[in-house]
Amino acid sequence: PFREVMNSLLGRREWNMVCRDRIWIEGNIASGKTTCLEYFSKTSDIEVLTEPVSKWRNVQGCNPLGLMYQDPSRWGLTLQTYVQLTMLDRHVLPMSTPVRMMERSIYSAKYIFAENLYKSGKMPEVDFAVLSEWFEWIIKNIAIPVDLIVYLQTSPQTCYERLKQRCRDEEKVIPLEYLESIHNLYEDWLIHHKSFEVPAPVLVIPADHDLKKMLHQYEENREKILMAHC
Ligand code: DGT
Repeated sequence: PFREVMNSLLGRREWNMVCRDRIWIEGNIASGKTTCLEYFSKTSDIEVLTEPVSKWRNVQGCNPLGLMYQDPSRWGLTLQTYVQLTMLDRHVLPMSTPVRMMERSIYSAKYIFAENLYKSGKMPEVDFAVLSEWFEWIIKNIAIPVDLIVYLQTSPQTCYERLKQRCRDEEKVIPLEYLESIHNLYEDWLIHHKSFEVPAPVLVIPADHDLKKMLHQYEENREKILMAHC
């Protein structure tokens, strides 16, 4: 309603120029980010950017995502460099609507996935150092605005069940322990504030529930999510 009132007072175009929301949807693998994005994509004036997974599975005929799962020590840096590039590309796209919702971010690529590869001994120190220098340069020199982080909080077990059901080829090798590590890194970052800078307020949505309950929760939180900045 607030947005509608301002639309009518200021005129839609002017208000849309004043008020722009950038929301990141964060969460473990198979936590339900796509469902959340699909749900909000039905709202007018929202632009939804899903993760560029198809690019990670096919860059000029190569599949860095698949290679990383098969041999993380050899291909971890390759994938993370490409993830960093494709995420940055999304972050800097000019906004065409007042609200942009994006699946994950360049931050979680680094703070969760690259960190996990390094901490589990699968990324050599030199690879991690080079990736980190790139990342630090990017966030220092390029504006990556964000108003709200929506964290879909799941148990690793739930993600594991969902992962088995969806049967993506590359992901068949993922053990429960991998999802537990990703989960712990997310919790330390977004809940306990123990590890890295959190660039925006965090809205936590419990996401172990079935689809019906999840959609209900999204509806309940609609205003909070979409009015993050205004
Ligand atoms: P959803 O809707 O919550 O089920 O999300 P998905 O499964 O569509 O997308 P997600 O986030 O699980 O990512 C797709 C695949 O890409 C998954 O196997 C995890 C992997 N992935 C995403 N970002 C990174 C990254 O920065 N590094 C690495 N190593 N893997 C990543």
